[in-house]
Amino acid sequence: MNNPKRYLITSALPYANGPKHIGHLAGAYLPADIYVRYLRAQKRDVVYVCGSDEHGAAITIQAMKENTTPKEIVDKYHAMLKSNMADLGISFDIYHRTTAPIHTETAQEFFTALNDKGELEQKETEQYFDEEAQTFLADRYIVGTCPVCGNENAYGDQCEKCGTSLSPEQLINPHSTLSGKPPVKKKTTHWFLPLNKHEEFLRKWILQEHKQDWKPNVVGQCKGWIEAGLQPRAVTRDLNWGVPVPIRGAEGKVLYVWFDAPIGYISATRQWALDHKKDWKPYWYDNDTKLVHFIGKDNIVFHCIIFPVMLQLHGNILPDNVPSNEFMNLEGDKMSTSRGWSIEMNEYIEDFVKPENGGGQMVDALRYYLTSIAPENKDSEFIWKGFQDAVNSELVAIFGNFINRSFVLMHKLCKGKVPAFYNEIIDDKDKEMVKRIADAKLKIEDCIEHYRFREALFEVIDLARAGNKYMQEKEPWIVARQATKEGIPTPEAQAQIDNCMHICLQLCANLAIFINPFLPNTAKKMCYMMKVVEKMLDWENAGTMKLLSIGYSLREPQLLFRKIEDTEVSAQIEKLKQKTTQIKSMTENIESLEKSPLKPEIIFDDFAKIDLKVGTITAAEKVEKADKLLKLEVDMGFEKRTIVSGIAMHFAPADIIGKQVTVVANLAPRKMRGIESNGMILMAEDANGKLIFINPDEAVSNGSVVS
Ligand code: B3M
Ligand code: ZN
Repeated sequence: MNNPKRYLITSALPYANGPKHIGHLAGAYLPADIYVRYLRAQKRDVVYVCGSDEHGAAITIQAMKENTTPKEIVDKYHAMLKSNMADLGISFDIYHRTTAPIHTETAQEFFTALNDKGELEQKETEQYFDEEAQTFLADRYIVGTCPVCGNENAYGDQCEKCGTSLSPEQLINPHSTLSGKPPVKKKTTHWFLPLNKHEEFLRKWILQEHKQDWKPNVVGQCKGWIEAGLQPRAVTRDLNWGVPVPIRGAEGKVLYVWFDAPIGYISATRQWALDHKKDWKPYWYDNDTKLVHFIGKDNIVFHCIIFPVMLQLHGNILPDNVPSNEFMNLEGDKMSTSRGWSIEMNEYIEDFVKPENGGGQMVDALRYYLTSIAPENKDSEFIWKGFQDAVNSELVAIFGNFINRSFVLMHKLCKGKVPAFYNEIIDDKDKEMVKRIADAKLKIEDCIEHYRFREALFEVIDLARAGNKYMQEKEPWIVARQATKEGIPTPEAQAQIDNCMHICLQLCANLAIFINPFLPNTAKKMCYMMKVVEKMLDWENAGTMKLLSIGYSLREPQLLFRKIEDTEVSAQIEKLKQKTTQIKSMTENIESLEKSPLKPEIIFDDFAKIDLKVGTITAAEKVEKADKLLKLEVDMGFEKRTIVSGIAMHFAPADIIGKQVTVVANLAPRKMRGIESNGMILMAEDANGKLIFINPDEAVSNGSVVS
C-alpha cells in the first residue's frame, strides 16, 4: 500500500507481569519506533499505539508468585513498562492498558457484535479441572510435556521452548500449576471462533495477496497453520480476571486474553482520539489506512490468523503488514528473564542511562547496536563485546568522528561560519559526494518503507564513512597550510577549503535528518550544534545541499558518543553470570524444599507441649573428640543452661557468643560425650545444608516465650 491517507502502527502489548528485556525492545518496539519517527518526519498522518496487556493467566500467576492481587501486579508493572519505554525513546502516541474501562467496553462490544452475527459458536466441552483448587485449568494453569519437542514445562496454550501453539489436551502428563496434581475433566460452556470456516479467506489474503510483501518467515508460519487445518478456537475462559463475557448466564467467565488483547489496539486508538479530540473510526474502518503490527515471532498466529479473522468479521480494516522479528539471543544462550539470562530494560537504564553514565547518548548507543543486529530475518545475538565494538568503532570512530572533525575544522578554517560554495571550482570528488547524499536519501527511504531497518542504518553509517573519506582526500587543513600568503591561505586556497567544508557541513545536517528516526537524542544534539530548530529534521529537507545557510555561525562541537570501556563490558558479563547463579540456587532451594515432605498433621495441643524460649549464648567451646559438637552456655533469663549442639562444622565458637537463639526449653536432658545437655537450639537448614539460627527479629529479654 503506497501513500495511504493515514497510518496506524502498533507494537505488541507486553504483559504487565514483570520487566521486559532488550530482546523484546529489539523485536517489537524499536523497529516500530524507527518507522513511526520516519513517518512523522515525512509529515504523514500516523498514530502509534501500544499499552500493557493486563489480563490472562500470565498476570494472575505472577500475582500468586508475589503473594498479591492481579490489580497490584498490573499497576506496578504497567508503571514500570511505561516509564522504561519512555526512557528508551519509544515514542508511542498512547501507551494504554487493557484494564481501562474503555477497553472493557470496546472488547465486549466486539464480542457481542460477532456473537449477534452468529459468527461465534457456543459449545459445552470438557475442560481440565483442578479438584483441589476448585478451578478450571486453562493456558498457563496447566503444564505438561510438549508433544513436539519434549519440553516438560510446556503450557496449556504454548510451548515456550519450541514455540508450538498447543491446547491442554495435547500435553503429555498434564498437571495443575496450582496443586501440582493431575487434573480431571469437567463440563463447561464456552464460545468458539470457528477458524475452520475462514480458511478460504486466509488463503487468499495471506498466501496470494501478501505472498510477496510479507516477510517469508511470516508467510511460512501462516502457511503451516493453514495447511495443518484450522480448528475452532475458544475465545472465553473460566477465570475471574479479565473482561467479563457480556452474556447473561456467563458469570464467572471472561474473554480469552488473546481475544481481548489485540482489541486493545482499538481501545487505545479510541482513548488517543478522545484525548486529542480526533475521530478514531477512520483508523479502523477506512481502507485508506495502513495498519502495521510490529511483533515478535511467537505472536504471528494471533496477528496474522486469529485477529484478522476477527477484524474481517467485525468489518474493520486488515493489517497491511505484520513485520515480525525473530529472537535475539544473549552471549550464546536464549534470553530469558526467569533464568536471569537477560538484560532487562530497567537494568540497562539503571546502569547506563542515568545522567552521570551518559543519559540520552547511551539510549542511542543501545538503539544503535540493537538495530544493527536486529533479528529481522533470523535469530541474532547480543554480545557485550559487540556492543562495545559497535559503539566505539562505528558510532564514535565513524559517525561521531565525522561530525566532530567537520565542526572543529569549520571553526579553525572558516571562522566558525558556514562557508560559501563556489560552483566554478567544483571537482569530481565534490560532485560524487553531493550525489551520494541524494542517493542515500532514496536508499534509506526504500529500506525503511520495506522494514529493512538494519540496512537503512548501515546506509547512514556508510554515508558518514564516505564523508570521512571525502574529507581525508580533500585535506583542507593541508591546503590551508600550503597555499598561504603571509600565513593566510590565498583566496584560491580558501575557496577550495570553503567548498570542502560547505559540503561537509551540509552532510552533517543531512546525517542529522537520516539518523533521527534511529537515534533521536543524537539528532537533537546535532540540531543544537547547528543552531537550527528541529523542524530542519523534516524528511523533505534531506538529500539537498541547502540545509545550512552560508554565513550562519555554528556552535562548538559537542561529544555525541562516549566510548564503552573494557571494564564496563566485563562488569556486565559478571553481572549476568551472578544473576543466573543466584536465580538457579534460589530455584533449587525451592525445589528441594518442595520435595521435603510434610510430617503428619498435629493438633494444637501437640504443639502447645513444646516450651520454646529465647536465650543468649554466653560461652561456646568445642567438645573434645567430637567433630560436630559444641558445648554452649545459654542464659535463659531465669537460669543458665548447658546445651550440647551439633553445629561445630558450621560455626566457630567465637562467632556465636552473644547470639540470641530459640531453645526447646523442656526437652528431657540427654548426655552427649559425658556432658548433660539441657535443651535444644532451633536451626533452619537450607537446600545446600547451610545452618541459620532461628532468632527474634529484634533483641528481646532472655526467657521470652516463643509461641
Ligand atoms: N501480551 C504476548 C506477549 O507479550 C501478548 C501480546 C499481545 S499483543 C495484542 O508476547
Ligand atoms: Zn515444544
